[in-house]
Amino acid sequence: MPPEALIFDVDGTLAETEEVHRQAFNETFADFGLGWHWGVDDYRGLLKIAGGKERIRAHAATIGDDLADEFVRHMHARKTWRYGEMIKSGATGLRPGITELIADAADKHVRLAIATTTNRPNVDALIAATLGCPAEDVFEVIAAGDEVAAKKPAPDVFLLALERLGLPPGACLAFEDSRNGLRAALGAGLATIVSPSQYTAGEDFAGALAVLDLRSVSHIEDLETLFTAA
Ligand code: XBP
Ligand code: MG
Repeated sequence: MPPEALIFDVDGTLAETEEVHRQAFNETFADFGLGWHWGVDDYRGLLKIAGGKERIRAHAATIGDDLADEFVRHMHARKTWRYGEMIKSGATGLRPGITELIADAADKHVRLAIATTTNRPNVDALIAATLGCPAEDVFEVIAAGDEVAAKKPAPDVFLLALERLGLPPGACLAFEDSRNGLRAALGAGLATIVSPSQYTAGEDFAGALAVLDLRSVSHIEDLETLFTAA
């Protein structure tokens, strides 16, 4: 029996986007003359904090910079604009296996949803640039960013996706790349497949239904045995 719906995380799962986010953050910091620069190792630690605005606030607190909330929001809006421009210019594509799985799900009438910490404009930019259509043409349900107060590892964004799907967690299968995302999906009662990304390889994925390369499950029938055993 296949799942009735697949619920995808975005950053690191649908696409390796975090290097694009990191570049967008750094270029924005330069725009505002902050003198900040997040290197790869810095960013790996900062990614434990879900949400770009929350990440900026946490870094500011760490270095004793007192940034007004309005300024953080203004800076994050610029970062989102920069990120969107990079994605539109082809900065990254979907991870191997994703396009095939999405197409097979549509053929097999398995519903598709997104549950992500990033904000909706970033989702729209990524799907438009990679699949050439509006995100809502592919994903029936999109739960993103500030729609929920508590971000991953809280389960809220997956619970919102389930509510909008009108399905119980046992009918769905989640896809994540990070421990924070896995914790969020498990907290929502979802069986979860993890495909580690460039920033999350080596994290603790205890509780995952499977940890694998998505190319090995690029068709719905590849998921059936795993899902049935969940
Ligand atoms: C990953 C995140 C996001 C992105 C940056 O989201 O934690 O914060 O790093 O995007 P996902 P924003 O749940 O898709 O893995 O700056 O828009 O937050
Ligand atoms: Mg992710």
